[in-house]
Amino acid sequence: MDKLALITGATSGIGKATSLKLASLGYDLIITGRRKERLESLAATLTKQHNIKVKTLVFDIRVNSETDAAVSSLDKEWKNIDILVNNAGLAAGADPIHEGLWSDWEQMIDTNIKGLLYISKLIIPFMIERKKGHIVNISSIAGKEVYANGNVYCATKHAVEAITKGMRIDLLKYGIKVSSVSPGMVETEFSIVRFHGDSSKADEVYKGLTPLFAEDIADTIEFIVTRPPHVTINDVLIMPTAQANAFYNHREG
Ligand code: NDP
Ligand code: 8X3
Repeated sequence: MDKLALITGATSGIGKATSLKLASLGYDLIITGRRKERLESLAATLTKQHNIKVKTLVFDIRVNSETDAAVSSLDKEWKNIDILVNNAGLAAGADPIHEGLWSDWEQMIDTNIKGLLYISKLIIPFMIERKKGHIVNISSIAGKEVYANGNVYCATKHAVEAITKGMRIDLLKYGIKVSSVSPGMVETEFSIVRFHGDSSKADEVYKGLTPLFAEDIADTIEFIVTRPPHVTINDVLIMPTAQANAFYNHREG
């Protein structure tokens, strides 16, 4: 295999768009998520459209043993991972701190922080062995600012920011690049998931403005991973034009 990328959370949104983008750049892909049918359907599309090799790994990234078993199942050639995109993640709920649900908090902490750490700890040794690799962590504007009712989601993305900085320091001597992308509002399944399937609440988030689309983030990742060997993009904060920061949006109508 010439070049290989692993993308977590490829069944939807940013992960799916990034899979399509990296396939168009000629990367063979390992795509992961819990929804097997979606992964298989995406794999079929990628193989047909781009003539690349694709492996699907179905596992819940919150469960260390499942993540470990999935990565252990890879043959040697599939362990030469050049790019790891740590994308799987979610917000669950948007409630004041005293009204948040434990189950939402645990889901976010277990996915956005612990899941990212589990998969990274498994893949990084392959990169160290080859003295090359590039990790792209998907953070958020929520990793830079804390907004009302964002409490625990913002905390998980602040943790992603700290982990990204820590990785960059610890992996410096191995020549491994570590980047992060921190988007504002991107219209994906994110808000439907956040509001536990309530699509009318999700629609309200994007009402009267043009948000970012998953493809905008995939384009950003393309830029990051196509820089020459001596250049690392540490972080890209990318917002819809209608969003100044976590607090100010401009809505029409
Ligand atoms: P989507 O809901 O569309 O996609 C989320 C992806 O994460 C899905 O593929 C899902 O796969 C995967 N995922 C979630 N939980 C798990 C789990 N327990 N195990 C394995 N995979 C899991 O949302 P986005 O594409 O918008 O989100 C991608 C990333 O971007 C997240 O980290 C999010 O925090 C971040 N982000 C999103 C923004 C937005 O406004 N949309 C803005 C800033 C950052 P499956 O359900 O099949 O397991
Ligand atoms: C998702 C963007 O503004 O909902 O990370 O936190 S926001």
